[in-house]
Amino acid sequence: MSLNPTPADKFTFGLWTVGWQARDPFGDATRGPLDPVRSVNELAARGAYGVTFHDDDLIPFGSDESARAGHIARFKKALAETGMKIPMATTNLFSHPVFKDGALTSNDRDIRRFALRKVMRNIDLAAELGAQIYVCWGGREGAESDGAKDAYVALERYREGFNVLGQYVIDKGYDIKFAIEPKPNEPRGDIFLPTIGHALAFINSLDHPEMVGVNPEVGHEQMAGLNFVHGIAQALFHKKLFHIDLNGQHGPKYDQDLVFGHGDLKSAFFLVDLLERYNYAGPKHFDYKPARTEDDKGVWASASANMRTYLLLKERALAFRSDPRVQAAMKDSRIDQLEIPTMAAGESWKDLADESFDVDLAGERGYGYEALDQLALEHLMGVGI
Ligand SMILES: [Mn+2]
Repeated sequence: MSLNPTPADKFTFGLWTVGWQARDPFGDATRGPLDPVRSVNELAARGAYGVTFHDDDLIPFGSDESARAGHIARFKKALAETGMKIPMATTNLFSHPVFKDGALTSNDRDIRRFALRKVMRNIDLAAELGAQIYVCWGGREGAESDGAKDAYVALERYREGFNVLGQYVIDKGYDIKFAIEPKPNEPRGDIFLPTIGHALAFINSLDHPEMVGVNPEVGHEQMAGLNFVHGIAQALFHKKLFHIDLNGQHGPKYDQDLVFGHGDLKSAFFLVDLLERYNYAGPKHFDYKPARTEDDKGVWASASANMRTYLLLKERALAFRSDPRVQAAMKDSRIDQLEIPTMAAGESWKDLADESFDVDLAGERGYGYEALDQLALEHLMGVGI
């Protein structure tokens, strides 16, 4: 298996990732601005499939019509020259001060209406560039104080916003679906739809739930102390994994946006194992930030590191699954038995009544998970294969 990424691997990067100038709450930028055209060229040269963008990444906020047309034209030229794709686009509803109390859930109705116009305008561009997924990360949709925002009513406005946008896509005839990106906090003290589970439940309240899925990010669930692999399994279970943001995080703290695998590596191993076993066919999108310590050379090294780490983990996960020792250990752990429905065909609760079962014997038997876990770790470390 090759560790050199190719477009067939469907690796994508947000323009805002490699383009991050490394401004943080305590310090100024350590890198200069990055031309989106250069990002397209550099990522294409490293084997990426495509790029994604917020409206403002490509067209600076407040650009006039002719400047806007110019930015789009040179971007399209770079895409045509490299064959890079735009599978996803999104809206910046968080940088400008107008969004300081949120966009679709701002207490100010005029701001909510402005936000919808901003999204619809970028959906037009997304459709023109061939994007089929439109991500909605509500970074400012939240509050620092529960007295400042009626969270129940805010969800009504949030739902109303998604219903308007869904109708817009239907009326325009676009082949676009939405993906909600959950996050528990940062930049708001608390953000609405904080986890995969909250988002999945919310989607069921929409006029067109079939048009909306999730875009879970590794670090966001881990900031909430949750198991990302379990979250992704549930998103797949509900057929709602429309997109995914891969990166790294060390547990519940600020949003680190590390290179994929550079946080909880074991979780990343089982994540790749899951995505590959369930044939996740969407883009493998890296939403990370090259560390503030890095110069231009370090930025591109970090971009390649994301892709190489994914391919290495894919190789390790396949080796793990095909190892006869692992297969024997899994059998010993009765993992195959979970595939068998609890009730046989035609059975009802009545058939459970008089079954003989040795509770004590079943309680004594071990599952052998420690041996299996060690085999996973050894495969992950490339030992004894
Ligand atoms: Mn993040």
